[in-house]
Amino acid sequence: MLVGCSNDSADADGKAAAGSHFLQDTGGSARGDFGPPQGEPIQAILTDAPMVPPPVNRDYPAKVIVDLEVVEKEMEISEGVRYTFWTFGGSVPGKFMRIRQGDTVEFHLKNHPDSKMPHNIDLHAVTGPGGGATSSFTAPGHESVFSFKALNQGLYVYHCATAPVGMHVANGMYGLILVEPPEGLPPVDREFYVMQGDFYTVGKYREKGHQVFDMQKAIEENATYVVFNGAEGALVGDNALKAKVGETVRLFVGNGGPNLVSSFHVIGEIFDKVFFEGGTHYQENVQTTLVPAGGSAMTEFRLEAPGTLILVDHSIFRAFNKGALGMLKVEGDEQLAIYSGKEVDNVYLADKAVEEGAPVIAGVAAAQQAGSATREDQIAAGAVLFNGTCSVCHQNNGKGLPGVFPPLADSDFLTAKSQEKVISAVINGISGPITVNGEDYNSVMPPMSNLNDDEIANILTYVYNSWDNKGDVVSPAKVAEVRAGTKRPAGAAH
Ligand code: HEC
Ligand SMILES: [Cu+2]
Repeated sequence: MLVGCSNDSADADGKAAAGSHFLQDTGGSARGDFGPPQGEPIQAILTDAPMVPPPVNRDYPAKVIVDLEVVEKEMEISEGVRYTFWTFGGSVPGKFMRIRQGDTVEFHLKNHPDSKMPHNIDLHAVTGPGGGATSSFTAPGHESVFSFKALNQGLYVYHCATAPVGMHVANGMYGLILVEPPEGLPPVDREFYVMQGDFYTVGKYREKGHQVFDMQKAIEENATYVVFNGAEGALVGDNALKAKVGETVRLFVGNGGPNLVSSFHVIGEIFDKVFFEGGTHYQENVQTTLVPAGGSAMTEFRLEAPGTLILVDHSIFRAFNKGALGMLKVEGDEQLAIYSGKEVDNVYLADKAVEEGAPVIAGVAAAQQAGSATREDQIAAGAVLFNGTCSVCHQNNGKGLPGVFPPLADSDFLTAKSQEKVISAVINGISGPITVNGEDYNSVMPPMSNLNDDEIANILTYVYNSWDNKGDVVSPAKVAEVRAGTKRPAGAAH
């Protein structure tokens, strides 16, 4: 294959000068056209995250029909927090599509009649204007059809590109399409679909009820939530990814953005291979891989030891304070030569360690919504939350650590101060010299404003009713009052 002329012989349009009209082999798309589709048209299998369609397993280019419907619907973004998502196929991220390089895709984009907005689709796997967006503008109750040939292999993001584009993406309109190389990908035991996204709500992180999109926060890139698979907790507890010791795993990782770049990391695992940016080449032995907004990566690893691996965006406040935390639970026999074992579950999980107590908390939360929670209910939920949140410092028995963390057990601070002061201490933290039961402390307790009103009310009710304290009940309404009345430093509000 001949190579094209050097740049200085190109004219103003970038076309090579006359006589050099032969194509340069640039790899990629130049090798991806395997001719017209063969055989019967094939209906694409589409899956919701974290599921991935089966391998294509075909040795010829086909016509593949994709039917995708846009649905605008309200779902939970965090426990008790509702958000109106705009979706490709009914969930966030959108349906995963899997085709073979050289396939011709006949794309049917439908927009549900109940939608309020028009939508379209820009697939990064498309060679052509707008990645399909220019041919797929679809009003509610309508359908658009366009075709494209998948010339390049790779893992590609698709998203809505209807104005205001940022808002459509911020509402969850993105997903992944995998274009397999002609020979397919090497087989692995498990494949999962994980896609990060950032969300912007007028209400604070974990503020309950229906929350609306905040355009200003989106423009400022000040995310309220950063999550995997469309919701905080989408990959936690019962929803965790599952695999076994000895198995090989491939994660198809995407980042819809709209704004934030992900520092994707799995705590407790090293990626044997990362096909960075979703391309053809891989790097080996990687700890953290950067996934651009509107980009992807494929990571592969073998599971050598049992335990819970934790998926995070290692921009770490996002993991612990905005929701970017998932789990891969690995079952199997201890492998003591690789890791000495004995997991202490709450090392990294803090409030996620309350997993076992989750049913208790959920039951009490329901009672609190119905206004029927008793003191005993609050104490029960508070105990679980305390052990996941406060006990790291104040210890499970409330006794603290001498000279470092003051006791909550039989604490004269709790006796002397009003409920408002104590609630405010939890929401805003405490620093500077204080004396508790005759001992001086001069340290810092971080603000716990990520706890919601119910949680703080329950924790404090538990504290007041334990270890010889005075037995008060703290109501969520009281916590809300203190929260609303607290002046906080500029920028700390959300
Ligand atoms: C990271 C460690 C840490 C965590 C977690 C923590 N605290 Fe504290 N807490 C402290 C420190 C340190 C002080 C003393 C601050 C000072 O010296 O000014 C304190 C003081 C207090 C006090 C006032 C003094 C006393 O002993 O009565 C209360 C009440 C309290 N914490 C409650 C809580 C509750 C409830 C939680 C969980 C929601 C919690 N703390 C979580 C470190 C922590
Ligand atoms: Cu849209």
